[in-house]
Amino acid sequence: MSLRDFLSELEKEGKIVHVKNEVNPKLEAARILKENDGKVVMFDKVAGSDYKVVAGVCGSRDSFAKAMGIKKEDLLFKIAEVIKKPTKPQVVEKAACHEVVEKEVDLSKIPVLTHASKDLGAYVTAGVYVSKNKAGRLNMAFHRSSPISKDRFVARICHRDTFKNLEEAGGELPIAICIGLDPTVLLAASISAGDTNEMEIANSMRPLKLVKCLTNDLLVPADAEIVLEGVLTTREKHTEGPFPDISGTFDVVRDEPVVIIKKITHRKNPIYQGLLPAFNEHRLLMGMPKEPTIFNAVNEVAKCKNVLITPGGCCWLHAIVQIEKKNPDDGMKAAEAAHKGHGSLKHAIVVDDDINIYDLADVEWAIATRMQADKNVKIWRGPGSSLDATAEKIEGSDRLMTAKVAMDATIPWDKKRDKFLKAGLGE
Ligand SMILES: Cc1cc2nc3c(=O)[nH]c(=O)nc-3n(C[C@H](O)[C@H](O)[C@H](O)COP(=O)(O)O)c2cc1C
Ligand SMILES: [Mn+2]
Repeated sequence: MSLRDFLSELEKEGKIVHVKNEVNPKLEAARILKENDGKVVMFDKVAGSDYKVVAGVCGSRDSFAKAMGIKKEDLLFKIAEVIKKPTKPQVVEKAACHEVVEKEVDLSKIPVLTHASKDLGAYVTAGVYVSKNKAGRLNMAFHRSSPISKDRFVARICHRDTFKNLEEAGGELPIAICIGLDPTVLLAASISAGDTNEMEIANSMRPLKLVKCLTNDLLVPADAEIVLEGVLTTREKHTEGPFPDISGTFDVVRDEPVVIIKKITHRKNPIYQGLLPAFNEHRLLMGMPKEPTIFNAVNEVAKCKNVLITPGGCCWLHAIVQIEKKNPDDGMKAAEAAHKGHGSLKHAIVVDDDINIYDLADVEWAIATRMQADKNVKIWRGPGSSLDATAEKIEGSDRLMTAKVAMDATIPWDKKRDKFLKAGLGE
């Protein structure tokens, strides 16, 4: 499915906030996105560009559920299923993303947003990099990219698959940056799928068509709004950052590889897709794929019903785990297992299945009425995340350590159960 088709479905339901007045891509658009966090926002007119801009497409769980045709409570189970059952996308000859082939490469025509005045500059934030490893396996991943000239970006490349492919290729890697994709492709790109091509995961969520690039043999989503074909190179480096991390604080500034763009293609009347860093969309895309891994780890030790990575914990550092408690120590075992399921967690809270994990006040109620911190909380030190500003560096190593907390807020086994149940007012 194309981003456009998805947007027209949302349009029919009145779920798009349209900004009709001309908007400045520098800070003004980001300000409006912040005010409308969680909603899909379409900027009909952006200063200095012929492109429309949409953002917030993945800003709510409802968006993902709609794109997959399921209920939002079932997202975790769907993600777990598609990771296990990747299927091959169809490869087509003719594609919408090739409707317009730009004669010259000029990135300044694209309305790339500037999100904060302290940032290095404008940043492509919803650009999915496609690359190939030596064995020919395609990979999708997000890499924020700041235009530094008419035909160059500097990109943040963490030590994951794109980085490995770049090293394998001797520091010069053909890539395509795809912009303007529907929630299923974006979600697949945010999954670290090991030896699986993330496009096959996307195809299992919703059929995906691929087409060959014009200047290299990579395959890209045929319905993408914009495709930037080029080469990622370590032969040129540039300062990358400041730019905010998912935590909402600034990431450190580093020297990072440069991307040289060789060809720009796009659909007719292209829509540029933005994403406000450190807000709902960024957090959900990062965090949601961790819910199934926590679910599976908890299921090894107890009956797990559901998992939520919470926005207040940056969708990365906190998880709420819902279990059907069958043994006295299920709650604590589940809390400890949650940390195994997602190594970056700091705080795991386990609740019973009468608690609504999507209602954080209900979760806090369970902590208040069912938990004794001296008995039901365990704290230890373990490997930390670079996204946790309080994590401490181990001397002489790149590794970080942080405090890990496991909280069992389930009904105590040895007490009368009735005492802890909701009074059922009005029922
Ligand atoms: C919105 C968003 C932005 C991201 N930005 C970056 C980034 O700038 N650099 C990076 O290396 N990873 C970034 N990531 C993380 C990777 O895209 C993600 O870990 C991906 O699954 C890596 O795929 P891989 O394991 O195939 O390399 C971002 C993820 C999301 C959801
Ligand atoms: Mn990968």
